[in-house]
Amino acid sequence: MDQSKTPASQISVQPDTLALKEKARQEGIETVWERYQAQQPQCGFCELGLSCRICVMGPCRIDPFGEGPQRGVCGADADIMVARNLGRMVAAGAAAHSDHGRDLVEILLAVAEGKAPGYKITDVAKLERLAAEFGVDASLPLTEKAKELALAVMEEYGIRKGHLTFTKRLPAARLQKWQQLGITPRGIDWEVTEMLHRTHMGVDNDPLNLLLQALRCALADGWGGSMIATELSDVLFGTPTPKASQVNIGVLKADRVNIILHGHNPLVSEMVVQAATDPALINRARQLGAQGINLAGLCCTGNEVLMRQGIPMAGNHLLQELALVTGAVEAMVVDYQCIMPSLGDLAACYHTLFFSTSPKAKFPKATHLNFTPETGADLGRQLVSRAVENFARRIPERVYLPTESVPQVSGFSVEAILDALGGTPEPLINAIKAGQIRGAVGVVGCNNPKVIHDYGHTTLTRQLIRNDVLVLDTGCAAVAHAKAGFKTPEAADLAGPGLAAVCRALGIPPVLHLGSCVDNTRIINLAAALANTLGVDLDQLPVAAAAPEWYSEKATTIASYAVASGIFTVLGVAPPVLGSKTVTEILLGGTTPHLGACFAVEPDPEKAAALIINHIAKKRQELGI
Ligand code: SF4
Ligand code: MSK
Repeated sequence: MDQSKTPASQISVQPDTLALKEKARQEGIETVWERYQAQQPQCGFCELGLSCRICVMGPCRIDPFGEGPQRGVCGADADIMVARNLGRMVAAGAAAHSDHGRDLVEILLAVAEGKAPGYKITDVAKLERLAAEFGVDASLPLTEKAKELALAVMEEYGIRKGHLTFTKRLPAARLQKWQQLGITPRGIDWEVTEMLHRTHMGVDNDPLNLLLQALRCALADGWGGSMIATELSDVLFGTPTPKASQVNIGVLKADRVNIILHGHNPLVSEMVVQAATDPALINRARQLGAQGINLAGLCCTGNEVLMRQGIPMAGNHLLQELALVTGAVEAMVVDYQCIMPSLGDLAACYHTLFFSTSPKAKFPKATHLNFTPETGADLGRQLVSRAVENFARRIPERVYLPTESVPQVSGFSVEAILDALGGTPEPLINAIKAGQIRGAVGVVGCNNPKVIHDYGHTTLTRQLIRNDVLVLDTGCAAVAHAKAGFKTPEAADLAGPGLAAVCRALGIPPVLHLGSCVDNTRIINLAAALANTLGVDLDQLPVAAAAPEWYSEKATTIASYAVASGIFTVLGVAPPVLGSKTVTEILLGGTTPHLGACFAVEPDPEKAAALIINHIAKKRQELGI
């Protein structure tokens, strides 16, 4: 295939990515960009949401120009088709996050029952707070309390409770809005299942009704499954505190055994982090000629171990293949989500061992070492040991590490932010009221080869901080920002005068890293805390969200729960809904009278920044500040 079709300027703004892409080209290695080119032109029906393969009377398509068929074989029109497709995307995203959360609940129960050696309760205070929130008897000893909490959290997935416990964190005004629309989330699995039921042929054929269920399903993720994943990860592995670390492909070391941790769930990676400090394994690495064992993260597993352990970050979604092209990776260990199925083939082009670990996620050409709660600690040692032995197979002439890493500070959990503020959100609120900080925006989400890699994130965020808007980030956006140098206290120099002064006073960067994709719940928790302190609803706050380069079903769900929670959300890539005028109008404004928020789609990050800055100005005016 002709790899020269895509000019470097349309691939990435990151020097490490461009240098490794060139090495891949020279070595004849195919990556996501070639595969993207090979798919051109992509299906216009699918891009508009106007294709359906829900049943085998189809597949069906609707002609957007009105000349061909206007209904599927069953009679579904464009509005039904688009709403059903979107509902299924949201359900899949909610299922992914929530199933991730479920794995944490199972480990918490196993810890309480003494069945998970290697795991422990690290943040006792958080466990106590959660236990109180879930109505667990405060007098119980710690392990009993952990067990009761785990069992209570399991009920969040079911149908017995009728509402999700974490929604109590919201202002009453928000809950009232949900009640009026009938979108208060009930059980997590309940909402996902009902979304799938309603989108079966011949069930819910009212686009508005379908979209309302999509919002309820998304809320079951945001105020349910994802929040459970975040909170229980903190209980088990510690609530993040600010830590200095490094970012970009330069975090891999030519003289060390390099292990990359990729995926989303910290259960296995935390065991690898522990095992990598084992003196016997470090000695063995030295015997084989390495200076030691070096861990690096990718995507959201990377964010998890960066936030809590300060493990350096190699890159985000679109760097995952190129990380192996360095020829310096002894092992890549993956769990699940956002892991390209191409990685096994790519690893085979080098000496890299590619390990899958989740029974839920197996990959072509991967060696599967299965994770269980009982054997997690042993698995961590086994993975590190296999990586160390593989150092002997490295081919030094093929190693290419084109850039030096740059510093970043990570680990801003809500607790850490409040600590930095002296234990209360008041100083932040005062800075917002005084106009030093105009507002706050969550810039989150993925990479997508349809967008120049990291251009959307970095351009939008540069504009926002320049205009005194504090940026909170997660996921792959967080990696883009760190590589651009936005994540050190010195980055205050890039901010407007008000935000810069606050950052200098507190010693924080103008872009705060709150974690992985499930940790978007830290952002909505912070928004709820600000709203509660001010006595307003979330949609009245001068806040917004943006996903300039999103690609995944999970991102659809995150954006939907942000809007349903009252947060104006700007997408850089259009979701597949434009084939329905009805659905498009509901999403781009129809929700505002009921939820106080809607979506916007703006591919140009400069224009997206302007939209957001205007939105913040309007909210400030309405609040009289
Ligand atoms: Fe076609 Fe209707 Fe079946 Fe979809 S559900 S594939 S529109 S017949
Ligand atoms: S990893 S969901 S590409 S942010 Fe969370 Fe990155 Fe998006 Fe995956």
